[in-house]
Amino acid sequence: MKKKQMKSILDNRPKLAKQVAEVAEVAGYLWQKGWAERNGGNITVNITDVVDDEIRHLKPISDCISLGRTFPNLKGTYFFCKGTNKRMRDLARWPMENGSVIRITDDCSHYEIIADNPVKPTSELASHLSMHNYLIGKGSNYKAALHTHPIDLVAMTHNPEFLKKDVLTNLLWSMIPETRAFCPRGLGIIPYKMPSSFELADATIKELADYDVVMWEKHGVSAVGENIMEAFDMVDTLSKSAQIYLTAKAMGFEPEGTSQEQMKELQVAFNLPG
Ligand code: 2HA
Ligand code: ZN
Repeated sequence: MKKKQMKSILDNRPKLAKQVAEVAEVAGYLWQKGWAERNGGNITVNITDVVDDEIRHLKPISDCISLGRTFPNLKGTYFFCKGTNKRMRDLARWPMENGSVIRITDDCSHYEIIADNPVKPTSELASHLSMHNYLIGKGSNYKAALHTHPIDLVAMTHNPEFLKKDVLTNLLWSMIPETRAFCPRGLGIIPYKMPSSFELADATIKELADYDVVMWEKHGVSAVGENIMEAFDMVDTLSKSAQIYLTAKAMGFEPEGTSQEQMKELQVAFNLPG
């Protein structure tokens, strides 16, 4: 007998299905790169743009759960979120079993899960929703937030010298021109804070005023972008630079790095922010 196919919110919704497929693709990369041990890292995507009336009328499949604070710009928004305690490598293969779609209620301080399964969203929901709330507030078209644990970049935050403002930005930019071009706002630094805390969330959005990618000291990175692939690409580019630096050091020398003049030239040629 043919197995009965479970109904999914993705059925007959190609735009939503594409967004979830991209999340799954990136989740696979994070696992392959060794950046996603156990349940490490999380992803949220603001999918409000591709939500139709039928979705808006879907009954919740969870209680109405408090967010612990109010996010004034998130009224009636929808997110696809990785589930808490779920593995990236499982999200890659079975996104709707390891993630869920949530709706922020009209009071902006609760959420309810609406599909496909009652999978509770990421433990870093506070920082993710703070980022989305901030992005909407400033009229940004960014829809995706990514948190992951890249080995090389996290290792660098164990050196206090690298935690000074823009030391890592300039070092990583100088390793390969692509990093200057494709991560043009550099890398913000956030001193160690308790994972999942509002303190970490607040520090993160403060840095987003100047950076698209921020380091959480001795923990990981958070990145925002128009879509999840773009957020991933920026972290991947920074990690490539970190690997070039570490490879040169392992060969026994301090890498020279491109000069300030060469970087300036790139900034002008690519019309990059200064
Ligand atoms: O989701 O990475 O920071 C697991 C984490 C928490
Ligand atoms: Zn983490």
